Amino acid sequence: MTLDKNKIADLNQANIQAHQRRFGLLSNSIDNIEDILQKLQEFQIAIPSWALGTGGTRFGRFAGSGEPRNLEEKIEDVGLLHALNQSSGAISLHIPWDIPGNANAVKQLAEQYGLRFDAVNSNTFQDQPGQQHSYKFGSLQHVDKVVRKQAIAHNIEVIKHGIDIGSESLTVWLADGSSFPGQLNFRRAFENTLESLQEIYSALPENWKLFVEYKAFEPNFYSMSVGDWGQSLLYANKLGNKAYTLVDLGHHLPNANIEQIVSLLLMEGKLGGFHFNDSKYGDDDLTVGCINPYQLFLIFLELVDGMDAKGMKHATDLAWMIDASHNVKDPLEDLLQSVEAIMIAYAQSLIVDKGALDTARNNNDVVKAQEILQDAYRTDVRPLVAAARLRSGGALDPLAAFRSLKFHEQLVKERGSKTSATGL
Ligand SMILES: [Mn+2]
Repeated sequence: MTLDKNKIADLNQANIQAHQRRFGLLSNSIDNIEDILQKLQEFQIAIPSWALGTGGTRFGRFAGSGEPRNLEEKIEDVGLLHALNQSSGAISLHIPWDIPGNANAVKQLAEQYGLRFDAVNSNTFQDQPGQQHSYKFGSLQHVDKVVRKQAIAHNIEVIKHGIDIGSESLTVWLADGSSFPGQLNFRRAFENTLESLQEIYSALPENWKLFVEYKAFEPNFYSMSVGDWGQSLLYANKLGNKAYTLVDLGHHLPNANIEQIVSLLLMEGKLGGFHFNDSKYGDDDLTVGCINPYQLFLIFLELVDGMDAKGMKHATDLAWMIDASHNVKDPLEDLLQSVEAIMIAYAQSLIVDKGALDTARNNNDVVKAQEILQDAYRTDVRPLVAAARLRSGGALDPLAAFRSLKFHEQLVKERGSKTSATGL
């Protein structure tokens, strides 16, 4: 599908006056607006290749229409998102669902859309056709060394694919764990997992990072071998300075204080990656910001504060990715909503009066501290986000543009109404 940039420009022109009125009002109340606009323009969130198709639950999957049928079409879809919002300039591949056939061609295609490849993701949570040893009882933790070796070899193969497309990090999420008391020796499971991760770590190129993603439960329901940030940090510390913890918002027990986790991991220099989604109960993988946008804002506040304290670049020193599943919405519309929610929370965190907050804290003025936070949170920063997007050549309102330019209808026409993307 070819995207006519003029059509986006025409839409923007039709709405520019209303936008400028709203932006004018907002910009009067923000001091460092140029700095904020630049940060918003730089900030990019990777789209995972598995999020472009309709997801499902263990009860079933209701495929949509016009879904991408191969990696090239997935890249095309992320290119479309990026053209609209100018904030989705990266794609994260899952191996083996999206093995690049011709790495150079795939890399070139991505470059045409202004996309780079973010972390590559391995998969030992399911058996692949023809696979010799099963991961039914775990992969990197498995009691049998031959199974562990197979899982290690898979991860090293994923690194090789990553090198070919210019990726610089590997995310390892393990389904490993146990579903019943007595099933595993926790200590031995940890030691086996660590030993396996060490072998993978030693295969990393010099400039690469390894992200150890944790999850509290599911698919195992008694113990997970990387179950929380403490365990992930243990692995990362033992592995070395190229290993980091990865926080996925949906991978905590209910009511966990994720903002505090993020703060301490950054303090330790061990936060490497971040997966966005939202949830009400567990790993619900819902649209970012649809349930608890205030928590997202509080997390961003700690991300920004922790990165600033270390002199880190917001846009590039952490790997930012959406990790959500779209069961009832059009995946592309859902992703546009998610990116917008992230940009809004980021913008809100940037307008917090950090000096006043510090003073309030030092004076134990709890009321004032809350007022400062909520003043930023209750500011409608959407014109600010839109202004940054406009400067980068995107659409003032990406979702409205997606609908009025009938992108979904065009994709269905091209790909058919019964397509199904590889993935969840
Ligand atoms: Mn994740």
